Amino acid sequence: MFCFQCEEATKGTGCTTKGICGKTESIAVQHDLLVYLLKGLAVVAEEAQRQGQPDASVGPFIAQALFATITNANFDPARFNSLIQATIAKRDALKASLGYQSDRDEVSWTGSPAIYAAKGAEVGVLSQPNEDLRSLRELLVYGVKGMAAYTDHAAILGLEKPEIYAFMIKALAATTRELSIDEMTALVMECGAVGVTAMALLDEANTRAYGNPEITQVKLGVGTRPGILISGHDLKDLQDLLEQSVDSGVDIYTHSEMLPAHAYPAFKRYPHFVGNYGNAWWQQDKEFAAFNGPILMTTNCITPVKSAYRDRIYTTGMTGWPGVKHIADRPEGGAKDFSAIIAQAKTCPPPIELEQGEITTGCAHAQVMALADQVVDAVKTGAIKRFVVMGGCDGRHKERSYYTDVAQALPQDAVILTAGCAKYRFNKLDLGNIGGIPRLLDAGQCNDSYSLAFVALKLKEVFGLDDINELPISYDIAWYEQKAIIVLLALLHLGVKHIRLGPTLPAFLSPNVAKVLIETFDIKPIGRVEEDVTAMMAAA
Ligand code: FS2
Ligand code: SF4
Repeated sequence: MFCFQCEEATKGTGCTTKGICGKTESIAVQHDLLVYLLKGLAVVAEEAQRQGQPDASVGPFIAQALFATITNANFDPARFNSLIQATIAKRDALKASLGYQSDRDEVSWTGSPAIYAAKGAEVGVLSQPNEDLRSLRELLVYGVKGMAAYTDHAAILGLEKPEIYAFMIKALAATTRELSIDEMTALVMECGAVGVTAMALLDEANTRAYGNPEITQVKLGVGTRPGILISGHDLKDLQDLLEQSVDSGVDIYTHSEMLPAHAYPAFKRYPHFVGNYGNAWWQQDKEFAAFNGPILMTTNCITPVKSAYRDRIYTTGMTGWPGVKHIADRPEGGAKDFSAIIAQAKTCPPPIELEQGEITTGCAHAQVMALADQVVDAVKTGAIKRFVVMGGCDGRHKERSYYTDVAQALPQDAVILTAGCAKYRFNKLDLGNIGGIPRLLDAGQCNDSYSLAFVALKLKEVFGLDDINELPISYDIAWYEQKAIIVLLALLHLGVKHIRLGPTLPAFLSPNVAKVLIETFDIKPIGRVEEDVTAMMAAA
């Protein structure tokens, strides 16, 4: 196996025997084969578009299948066998309907599950010998994976845009061709542009379904009733679970990226939606053991399941773990059936309390715009000297204490804007406020990173600036998985420069590709805390 798609790639170069994430060689090669065959499906889908017979089911299928290959989403071999078989069947049915033939291997290869591993081992990342083309292809594929996740979330809530699917097909098909470095670079930049569209669509889907997030205090302690812990990013799953557990005697707690759900008006009407439990994804083994009740993983990040809670963890959607109970998709127009989880919760003791107190969330774009006059005044008077965007992902590496240290070292006239699970490095600190404006504004999940771009663009408009980089905003982004890659590409498309990216630069950037990003966009690795804080406050 060889995988270098996330920030925790072994030794900063790639996982070759087993993933730090828990991905085994056999799952890794299934992922590789699935992605390879999705590229073949994309080639056929492009041909269908050329012939004026597009198949509208291909885009959503590709989005879901790619979502399953994101870091920490799905480790279930049976699920990948099904996805590989479904990809081949879809591709061949489309070929037959078009009368299309091709000698290309990804367009014609077929075989039984018994040979998937051997084939997957042939077609992985390292099958492209040119390291710069490999780097650009993988950067594009990982950006598209992140886009796929956002697109699937929006589709679940009933919003889709054909141009997003069309780009995903175009990008995957392009990776099967011998394009020049310049052509591949142009596609990577286009990926950022379409990424903005996908992020805006998800924002529209979330707020149309559940209202605009409002600044909200979320309890960290626990009650005396049994609980269900819901993790991941899928708000529709939360909606179904809350609705089905009304008056059940069970409380619902959020975990990790589900925390910002407390800020949506639609979820505030459930009195049994009581608080947030625990921290970012990588601490789940100890926290899930202490929770005592059932846990529902709606998306990534799931880590290797421990025996302490194996009999009370459930997956759903595109997430999975071998041997763990999986809740089936909702029927058309219906709801998922969470009755088994609710029934099990009733037999469980209440959670063990990990901490007490409250944290604040719900500072997405509408809430920040509601404070716009105050914010603009504070900038004009100098009360707010700088905004520092510290969004993205959390992870295991101890070097990520950098983000806690930066949050503490920033001067009192700096405001932190965050989204994603990176916030758990500093969202329980008492950072205070500036004239009533909290010094930490949490826009929500990584899925809500659009809010950060929206606020920046609005401020640019309000201050009448020509260049987004003239704003008093610095970017100190923490990344881990592929959704952070599409957010990064989206920011680059919007013209944002001088981004600090850490805790390490991606292993999949070859020296030449990294050089282009550094020279064009002044992307830089994180450095020492005091130096970075001083530089950011000086707009460097
Ligand atoms: Fe955090 Fe994990 Fe949100 Fe990422 S919970 S690193 O996949 O999606 O951010
Ligand atoms: Fe390694 Fe990350 Fe790939 Fe997992 S997803 S195998 S940790 S590079």
